[in-house]
Amino acid sequence: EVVPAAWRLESKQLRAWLPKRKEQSHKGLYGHVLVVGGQRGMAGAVRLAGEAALRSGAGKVTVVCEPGQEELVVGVPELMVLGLDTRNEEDAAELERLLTGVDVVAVGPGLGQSDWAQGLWVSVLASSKPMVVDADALNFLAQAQLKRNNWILTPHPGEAATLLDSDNKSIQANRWESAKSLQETYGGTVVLKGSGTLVQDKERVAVCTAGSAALASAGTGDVLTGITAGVWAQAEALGLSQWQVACIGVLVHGLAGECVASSFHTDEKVTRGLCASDLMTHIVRWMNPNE
Ligand code: NPW
Ligand code: AMP
Ligand code: MG
Repeated sequence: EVVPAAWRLESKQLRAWLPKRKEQSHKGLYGHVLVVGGQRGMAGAVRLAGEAALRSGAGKVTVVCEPGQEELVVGVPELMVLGLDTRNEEDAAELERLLTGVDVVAVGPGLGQSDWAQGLWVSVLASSKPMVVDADALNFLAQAQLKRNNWILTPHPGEAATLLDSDNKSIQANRWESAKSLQETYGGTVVLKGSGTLVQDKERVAVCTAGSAALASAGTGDVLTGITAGVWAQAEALGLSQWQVACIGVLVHGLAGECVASSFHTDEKVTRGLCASDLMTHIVRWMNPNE
C-alpha cells in the first residue's frame, strides 16, 4: 500500500484551531444542528449524537426520530426533539421548515433502512445543507452514488466496504488508498474510522492516532458524528475549513476516549468497558484547549 505524506493530528493543533470564546457572545453565533435518525430500537444513537453536538458547543440542537421514540431522547432535556414521518404531508412540511433553519445536518445514526428512513434521507438530501453522513445514511448513499463537496462522510471499515463495493478485509489492508478512492467517488471530506483514523479531502490527508481500543464499543461512532456536526455549526465563528472541522471532530473524540480510559486509577489505560456516554464531559475538556 502506498502511504502518502500525511498530517499527524495532535492535541496542540486544537489550541490553535479552538481559541477561547469572546465574552460578548450568544448561542445564536454557534449554529443550529439537526440530527436525523433514531428508528424504533435505536433512538439512543440520535440521543448520543445530539448530546455530543451540544457538548462540542453547538448553539442549538434539534433531533428528528421515529414517531414514538421521543421519550428516550428527551432524557437530555437540552435537546429539542420531534418524531416525524415524511410519508405524512404535515410532517414532511415540518421537516422542510426545520431544514431551512438549521446550519448543519447529521444524518444516519440509528436511521435503519426502512421506508420511513428512506423518506427522511430523501428530504435531507434535497436540502443541500452541509451534512455529516454516517451509519445507515451511508448505505443509502452507496445506493444513490452521489458526489457532493459539502459533506463529511464518516464510514467505519464495514460501511467503507459497502460504499466501494469491496469487503472489510480489503479496506483494512488498504486504508490510505480506500480513503482516497472514497473521496474521489463521493467528494467532500472522508473520515475513515478505526485505529489510525484517516481524514481525507481532495488536497490532503491526516492521520489520528489518538484514541484506543477502549473506543471499540456501541455508540462511539454516533458520538463522533455529533461532535463533528457540532464543530461544523461553529465553523463560521471559528473560521474553520471543512477539513479542519473533520480533523477536530476526530481529535476531540480520540482524546476524550483516552481521558475516559485514564480515569480509573489503574497503571495502564483501561481498554474494556468504556460506554459512549462516558465521553461527554471529556468532549467539553478538549473543546476548550485554551482554558
Ligand atoms: P466484521 O464483523 O469485523 O466483519 P453495521 P453498526 C465492521 C446504530 N447504533 N474495524 C464490522 O465487521 C448505528 O448508528 C445504534 C473493522 C462490524 O460487524 C447504525 O445506525 C446504537 N471492521 C446501526 O446501529 C448503538 C469494523 O462493520 C460491522 C470496524 C448499525 O451500525 C450501536 C458493523 O457494521 C450503533 O451505533 C472497525 N473499526 N467497525 C444505539 N444505542 O441506538 C465496524 N466494522 O452492521 O453497520 O453495524 O456499526 O453497529
Ligand atoms: P462506529 O463503529 O461507527 O460506532 O465507530 C466507532 C468509533 O470508535 C470510530 O470513531 C472509531 O475510529 C473508534 N474506534 C473503534 N475501535 C478503535 C480502536 N481500536 N482504536 C481507535 N479508535 C477506535
Ligand atoms: Mg456507527
